Amino acid sequence: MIPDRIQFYIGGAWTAPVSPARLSVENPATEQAIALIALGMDADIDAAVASARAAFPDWAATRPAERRAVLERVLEVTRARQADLARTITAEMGAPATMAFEEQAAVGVSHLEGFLAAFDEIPWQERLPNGTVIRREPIGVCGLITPWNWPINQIALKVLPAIATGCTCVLKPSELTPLSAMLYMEILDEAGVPAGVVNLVNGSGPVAGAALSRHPDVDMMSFTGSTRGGTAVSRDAAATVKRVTLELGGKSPNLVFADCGADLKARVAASAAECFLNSGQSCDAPTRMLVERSVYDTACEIAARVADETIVGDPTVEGDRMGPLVSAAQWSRVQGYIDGARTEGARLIAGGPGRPEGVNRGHFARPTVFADVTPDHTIWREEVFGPVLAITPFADEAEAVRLANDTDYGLAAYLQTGDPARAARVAAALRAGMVHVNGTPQSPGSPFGGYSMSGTGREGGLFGLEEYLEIKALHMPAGWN
Ligand code: TXE
Repeated sequence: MIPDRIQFYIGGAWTAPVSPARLSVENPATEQAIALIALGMDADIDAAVASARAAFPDWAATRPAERRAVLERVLEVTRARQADLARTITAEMGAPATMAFEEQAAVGVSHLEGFLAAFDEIPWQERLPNGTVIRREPIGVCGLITPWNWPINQIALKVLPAIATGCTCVLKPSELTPLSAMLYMEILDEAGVPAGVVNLVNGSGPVAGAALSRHPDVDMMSFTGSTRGGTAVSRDAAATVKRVTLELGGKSPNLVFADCGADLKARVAASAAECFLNSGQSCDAPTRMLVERSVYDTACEIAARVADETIVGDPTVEGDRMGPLVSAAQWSRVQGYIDGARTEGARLIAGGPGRPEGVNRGHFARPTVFADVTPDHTIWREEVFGPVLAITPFADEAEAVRLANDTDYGLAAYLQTGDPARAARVAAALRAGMVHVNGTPQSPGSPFGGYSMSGTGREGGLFGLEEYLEIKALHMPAGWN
């Protein structure tokens, strides 16, 4: 019997859905159904929004210190449930066990630490030099739509700042990864987040997601997912003039300069491994490796070796390995890009189509590397969202920057160099929301988000909290406040 998880979390209670529609949740490694969920419709979204609206006045009126205390309890409970979160993420989207615990579930803790560190920096009320008083107020009821690739990461980046700023919200997680989202509701409930402050409705994007985006009683939409989904949310939200923040895809360049010297091998190997992390299903993955011509052949060899040596298999086994892609649809999509790249003339130097040898079940793909990829190739332009690395040579710094910026996206960019002056110069010239030099990772509390088609807005830390605040200018007689 498949466990039945059809209830929604509304008004602080697990509530029967109005909608009769159901979906089974699949384990992508075994292709077995692991739970049955309900797919919410307009009436379910209406109930959740009404609950968030009813909770808003009291929650908005709480003192920052009260909300901080609630978040500190959320931190404690999240830490205690980190292993449960990791197991659930592995089961529903295939992240390998060690990585699921140390990264996928751990960011639920680190993002919250980042928000708590920034929380005390918010100037809830301040006076401008011209005498005007500025108040920062919660924007209201927020609709939050999240994807399946880093399920708790995205939920934490949206739900936590909503709670912190005094907003209330309705979360519609990905229909592929509803179970970790439901577990997160249990965490918030146990931590004492008041009824109605956070509500959850499962459902599909075009039905439940669209109903939320259109809802007249929702003040803001925060969406992470495909460009197609993001533009649909923007269109649906336009009629009611909601604030919309979007975190969409990427095709992030990774510029490898010959001046890495003795570090070249380590830098290229780490870059390739990062491209394959999470089976390549990360919006900020370094998927376009641009390499200075004098070290191009060496870099291609190193990247191909990393692909060949990556263990692909059962994600419940501890250690460094790659799990499956999230779904049959995603597997087919990735195969389409691999076939297309070969037809278009890119040079396959590792991996390729199909499942890894000896694997005959699950949505497993092969870590794949293409060399000699040019701007005319589809995998140069489009997000594959699978373990596929594209490598291209460049002649000099100017060409490297031009090639890096030749993209509709602008999420992350990566830079491998031994020259600090070059790092500063190139980082300034790159059109991307985040630049990582020599593998330096994102710190908790830093803003995450991109330029152009990668979206609008920033998530995490102080910048992420500000997205949920309205500014009120208070013009008062001198001496009053
Ligand atoms: O995403 P969808 P899909 C990219 C990546 C991937 C591609 C397709 O390139 O290969 O998108 O993935 C909700 N109104 N990213 O199709 O559908 C949906 O229910 C409102 C990048 O699985 O965008 C889910 O909750 N909501 C990305 C969420 O959007 C809608 C992460 C994401 O699913 C909607 C995921 C609609 N009309 C995919 N349509 C990233 N930025 O990290 C869908 N949704």
